[in-house]
Amino acid sequence: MPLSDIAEDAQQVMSANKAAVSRALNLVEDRRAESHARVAELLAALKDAPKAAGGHRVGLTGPPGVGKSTLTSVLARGLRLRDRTVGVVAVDPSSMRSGGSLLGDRARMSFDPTDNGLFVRSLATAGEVGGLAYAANSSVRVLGAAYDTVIIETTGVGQSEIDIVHVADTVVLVIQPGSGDVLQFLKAGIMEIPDILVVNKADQDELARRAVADLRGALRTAHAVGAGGAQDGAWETPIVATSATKGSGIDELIAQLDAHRKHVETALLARRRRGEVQWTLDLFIRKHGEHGVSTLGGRRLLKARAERELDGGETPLSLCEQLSREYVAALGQTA
Ligand SMILES: Nc1nc2c(ncn2[C@@H]2O[C@H](COP(=O)(O)OP(=O)(O)OP(=O)(O)O)[C@@H](O)[C@H]2O)c(=O)[nH]1
Ligand SMILES: [Mg+2]
Repeated sequence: MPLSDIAEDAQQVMSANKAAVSRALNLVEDRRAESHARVAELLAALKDAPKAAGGHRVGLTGPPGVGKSTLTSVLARGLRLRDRTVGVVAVDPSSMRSGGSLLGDRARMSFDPTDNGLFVRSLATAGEVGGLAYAANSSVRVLGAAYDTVIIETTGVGQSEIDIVHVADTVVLVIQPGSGDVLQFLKAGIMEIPDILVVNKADQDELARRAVADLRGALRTAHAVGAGGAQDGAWETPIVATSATKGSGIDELIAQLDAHRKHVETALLARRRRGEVQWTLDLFIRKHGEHGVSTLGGRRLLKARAERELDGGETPLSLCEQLSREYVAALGQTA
């Protein structure tokens, strides 16, 4: 698609035309060098989409098999019943399960294909370093321009859950009763404290009650050791028990999502900007390593510069390209 068509396509994405959204996702996932200019152009055209500022980006993360996909589909249904449009992207960071998990996710997520207010996409990142961050960052910008709520599902505990902090307004950690490793991670401060904790598979009352109690304890310890970063100010991470298969706890989850969205309202732009600065640096470091950073004046300087230039209308991708050109030029001078 030539550059001139991109403005037209961006318009159609903003009016939530499914074919256009799909094309736009294909384009931003195209990481070949010759597509960079078009991707940057598209993301720039979508940057100030009216939907984006008022929208909600929800990151759903957690260990394999806890029910994230099942929960995503009932959550999406609950939001649709409230007349909100929903875009879903399920990112699978694992190379081994790429093909299979796409089918698996399709099977577990049941969505109405004729609903124009709902869009679902699965992305396999094939274990590529930074693939999750790239996929999540770029697709959230496309879906965020088209839909009221964007849900990003990722599997994992640890790095991927940190990546999601950079794209989501609200980070939801989903676990199931008896997931001791998560408790340990929280207590030890290895994990960031999520904005909302969901104990899914709470179909068995006694187990679920115990899990909630354990989590309360782990959260208290985590706060005490000063872990975290996802939470802002006075927000206290609520624990919501759900059963995705029975559909229970979903109203409560939506209420907590709305409460958190409201809580971050005034800090929302700053929070998204922090994520963009981080993504810009991540992209650049992935390309040129620490040598790139030091050549251009160090991390602190680059961060400040990213803040300024992103305010000035650059996107993380366009800014990263600019920085790359400067780095290459600097290398040429010293050679
Ligand atoms: N009993 C019970 N089973 C559930 C619940 N939610 C999901 N499951 C089951 O748990 C299994 C895994 O569900 P998924 O939704 O695929 O889990 P996931 O977290 O998306 O899994 P990955 O994407 O592979 O990490 C499926 O067999 C679901 O039917 C629940 O609330 N209760
Ligand atoms: Mg899943």
